[in-house]
Amino acid sequence: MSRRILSGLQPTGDIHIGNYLGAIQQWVELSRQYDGFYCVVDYHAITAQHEVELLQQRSFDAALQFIAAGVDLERSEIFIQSTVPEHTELAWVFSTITPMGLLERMTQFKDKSRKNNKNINAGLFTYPVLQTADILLYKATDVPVGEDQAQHIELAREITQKFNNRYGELFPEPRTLITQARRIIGLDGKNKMSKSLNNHIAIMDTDEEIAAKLRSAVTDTRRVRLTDPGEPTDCNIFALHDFFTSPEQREEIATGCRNATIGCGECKKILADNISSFLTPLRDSISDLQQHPDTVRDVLQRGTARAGELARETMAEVRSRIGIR
Ligand code: AQP
Repeated sequence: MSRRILSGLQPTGDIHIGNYLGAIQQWVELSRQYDGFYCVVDYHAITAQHEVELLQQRSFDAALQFIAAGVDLERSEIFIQSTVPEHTELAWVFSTITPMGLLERMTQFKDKSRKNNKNINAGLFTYPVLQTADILLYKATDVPVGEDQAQHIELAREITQKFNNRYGELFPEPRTLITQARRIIGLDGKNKMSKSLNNHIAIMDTDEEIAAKLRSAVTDTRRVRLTDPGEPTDCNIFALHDFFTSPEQREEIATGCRNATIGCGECKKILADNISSFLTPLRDSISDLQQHPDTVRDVLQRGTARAGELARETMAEVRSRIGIR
């Protein structure tokens, strides 16, 4: 069976370097080798308190950024989840075969309910069921995600087995593809970098914003004074250098940190410069594409049409298997 990729991103705020390194960068590579569907999952985004008037623009901007990042449009479709209503229809079918006990084990649900205890809704609880529908609607074989989503893809495999066992083999069991940037920690030094936590560097931040955010970022807490030696492996800022800094420069910083000849300020300044250089071509292509919104609309229209075609085929098979015509 040929491989097919499915991946998604919620339009919950500014896309950050965690999303980019943990997902989008890998999409770009995969899109050159395999057929794929990349969607902006707006129905997922409403499981958290969201700004209604911003949702459409955020969805459009996210799609624009996928295109600008270089997702290969020859073999890929980019679309907004809600424009293919079969996602929610299939999610309902899957919710009838998903044991509550499995959903109760999901750490993302536990984390998000803890952080947002005034809005623990059923949609947040069944989030991985909708995610399974996103994947299986296109019979995707591979799902590139950051580490935070790996447990959901495991659950997707269990739902797939349950469906296939009960209604006859229809879906492939999707595999998880984890990137090298499995879990980028936020600038608070403890939580995963997230759009909804104020702990991220957005890919569209200016050089000044990046430098300012890094200045107040948490480092190795043992380095109180400039003369205190530090341990780079205990420092989240040093961990970020892995993705933006050459091995030689990283080595210099590590040595300088351990013998206190390089302070946290200098280490952060080098990182800010390197992140800015890394993001410059991406920001430029985003700015260029912003001048051509019709191109994005065309891509989305085509994506909705092709994804919709496949989704309708799958739903027809599902309905017939479960006895609904
Ligand atoms: N910090 C991260 N490190 C590595 N990968 C990450 N991803 C997200 N944060 C990191 C990966 O990005 C993809 C899109 O994520 P999402 O928008 O669907 O949901 P999320 O994981 O909940 O992302 P955020 O930024 O943390 O959003 P909010 O704050 O709204 O919850 C996924 O593949 C994810 O693994």
